[in-house]
Amino acid sequence: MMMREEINSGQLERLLNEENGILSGKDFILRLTSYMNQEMTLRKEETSSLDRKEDNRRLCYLSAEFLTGRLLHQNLLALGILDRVKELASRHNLNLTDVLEEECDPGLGNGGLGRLASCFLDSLVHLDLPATGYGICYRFGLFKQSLQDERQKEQPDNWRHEDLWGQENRSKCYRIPFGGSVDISCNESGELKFKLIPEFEILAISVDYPVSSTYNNRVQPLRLWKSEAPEGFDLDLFNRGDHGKAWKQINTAESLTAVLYPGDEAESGKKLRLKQQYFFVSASLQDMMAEFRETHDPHWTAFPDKYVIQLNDTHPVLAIPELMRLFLDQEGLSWEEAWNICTRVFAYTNHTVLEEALEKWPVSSLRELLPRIMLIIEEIQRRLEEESGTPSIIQNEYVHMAALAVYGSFSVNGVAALHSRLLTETVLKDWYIRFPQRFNNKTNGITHRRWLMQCNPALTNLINDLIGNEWQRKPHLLSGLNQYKDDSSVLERLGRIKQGNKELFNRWIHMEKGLNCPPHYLFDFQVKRIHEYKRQLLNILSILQKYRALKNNPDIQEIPHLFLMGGKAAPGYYMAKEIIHLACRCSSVINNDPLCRDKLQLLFLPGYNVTMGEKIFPASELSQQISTAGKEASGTGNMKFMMNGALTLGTMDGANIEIFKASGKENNIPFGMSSEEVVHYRKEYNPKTFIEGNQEIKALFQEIENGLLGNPDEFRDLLEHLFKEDPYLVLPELEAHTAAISKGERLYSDKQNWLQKSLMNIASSGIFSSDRTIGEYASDIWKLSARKAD
Ligand code: NBG
Repeated sequence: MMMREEINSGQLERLLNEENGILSGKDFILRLTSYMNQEMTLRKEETSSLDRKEDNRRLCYLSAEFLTGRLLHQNLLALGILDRVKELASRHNLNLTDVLEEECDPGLGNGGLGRLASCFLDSLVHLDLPATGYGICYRFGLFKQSLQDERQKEQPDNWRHEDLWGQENRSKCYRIPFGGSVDISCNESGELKFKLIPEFEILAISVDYPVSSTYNNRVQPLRLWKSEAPEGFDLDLFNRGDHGKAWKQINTAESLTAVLYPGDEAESGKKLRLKQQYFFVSASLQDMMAEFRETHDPHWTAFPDKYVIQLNDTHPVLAIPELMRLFLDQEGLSWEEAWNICTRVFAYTNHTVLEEALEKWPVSSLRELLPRIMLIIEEIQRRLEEESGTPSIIQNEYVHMAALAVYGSFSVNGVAALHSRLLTETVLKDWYIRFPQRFNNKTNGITHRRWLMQCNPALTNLINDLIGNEWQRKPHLLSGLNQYKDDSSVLERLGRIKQGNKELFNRWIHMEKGLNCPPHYLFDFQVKRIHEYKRQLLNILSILQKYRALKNNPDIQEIPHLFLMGGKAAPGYYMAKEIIHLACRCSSVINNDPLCRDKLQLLFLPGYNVTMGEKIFPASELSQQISTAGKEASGTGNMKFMMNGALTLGTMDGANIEIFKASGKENNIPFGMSSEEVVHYRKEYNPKTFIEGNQEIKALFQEIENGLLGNPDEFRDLLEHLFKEDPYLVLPELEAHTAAISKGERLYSDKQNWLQKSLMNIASSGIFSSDRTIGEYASDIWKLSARKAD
């Protein structure tokens, strides 16, 4: 081992030697990562062979989305070469910090769900737990967002051109069957045998991304599948002169993994998405089975002792009937044997209670694209019906994926305490009654390595100075900071660090987007996907109320307050895009009004992604988490803000409730109705009569009508929707939200007190480390053991 490192470090020096010429930032990165990829691959192979020897159970985390963020910094730390590379960079007149900024941020996910998956992989590797992440290698990630004429503009993200880490491995490649028909025959003993005769097949090629640890030498794969036509293209067809058709075959195959669907929560219901889902789960299962075959006699009954498969939402749920197919048709198992194995392998995580986001696929599409899978689902349904009192999977010619997931899994979890409870009381109630023991909660978490240590070095140093660095491995030890809550010199240092981070953010956002965020303002963020239920509209209307109050009385406000909003809207989500438009218009009206200078400003930050998040959280003071109670499953941005010392101004929803409980309501700004109150209120609520009875709100809309924001027709649809439906109770909570903002400003005016609250939040954020979450999954669901010490 030692030998290898010595030889390789020499190799690094040679590769990055300035004597053969000064390298540009780009060339420097390319050479550096070619070396690093070699090293990572070796470590990955070593990890895998040690894992084989230990023969412990392995977790396979199936997710249609992963948001890895940039990887260079973490991988430099993992290989222990950060300082040396800094030095080598300087010989090329390069500053490593600038070099790191050149790396692209792969957008292979929409938001929280995909980022959660990446935090989990990070915790798994650091906790030394054997795991593989399986997903899709989209050629185009989530669109890049910019603003044009105060509206969202979408550009394709051709990230693979800049990809530094993906290692294609053509020896790990599987055929995925689509369409066609099923031959049914009867063998001598009278059993039915099924043979799928596919219409076409598509190849799945593995592209591995290294998941590395700074604590141990473990490197394990995030394995993403990309699609290809099986034999290049049909040469016969080509030779016969049908060039068009031959190319079409290639294009059809390659387009399968070409794009990430840009909707989160709301479902698109497109056949291509169904194909993507089947494609990646089939490839992943075939991969696990090939690995199992290599190391074990194929006694498939032992499969669940060696593998556990976590289904991240319903996107990978076709894995259940697909594993049945592989066992029945390829391995010759009986139905009972196969089903018994399946229900010991799969565990399912639900991420939403929103009705419109619960996936269902038309029976007709499944029959056409995946005929054998549809037969299996029908057989599952038939057997289910034999058990009395069970809900059903197929309803009105649709297959309900969450139902299939619950029936085929041994564990079903929600992602925060309230959400897990609501699952059992609402969307999955009948299933809960039938299988209560399957249901459990696993409150989400975030990796404190990326979201504190990596993105906020100044705060990390302060914490190390105060309580040592054991908290880095045991994040609950952050509670040791509590003892400093009355130490004014510590609070002062904390204040200086925040101020420094605000300055850094201001510099960065100016360089990247040409925006100004003067650091003497209170930095108040709401960054997340744009959704009606997340209520960006509530925030905007409160800002407008503040603006009106300021116009009526220019002397009322002392605290300079900068509202920063950011997030992408799904390209087909009309209302969400109108909300961005409204935010941009309010921004230009308010920021151009001299009355607001040094008092009230609003900015919409285009292009929110993991990398921007890394600049935002350290600079944040207020974190707005204001979804309608009962709608946000958990939230994870809320945890990143808290861990960086922001106070949460939020509703009693998702993990906010647990944040308030951990750090104290008195150290945050909770407001609004509970989820029960929301349900109750909704029954009687009529927005029209509500507006009639509320002078303040009436006056606001009157002013908009009179041209406060220019031509009122531009926002007609958005406002009409609010007046007619207001499905997420924006108007009834406007007053409470505006009051919460004023309270925030009052608290902020007492700096010492504010910093104390900030410190208390950091001190109580340890339980929101994904190490805690993964520890719970590993012991309650997966039954994984960490590798024994040598
Ligand atoms: C999202 C929820 C968030 C939650 C993340 C991760 C989907 C379907 N759900 O509240 O809206 O934090 O999942 O669990 O994207």
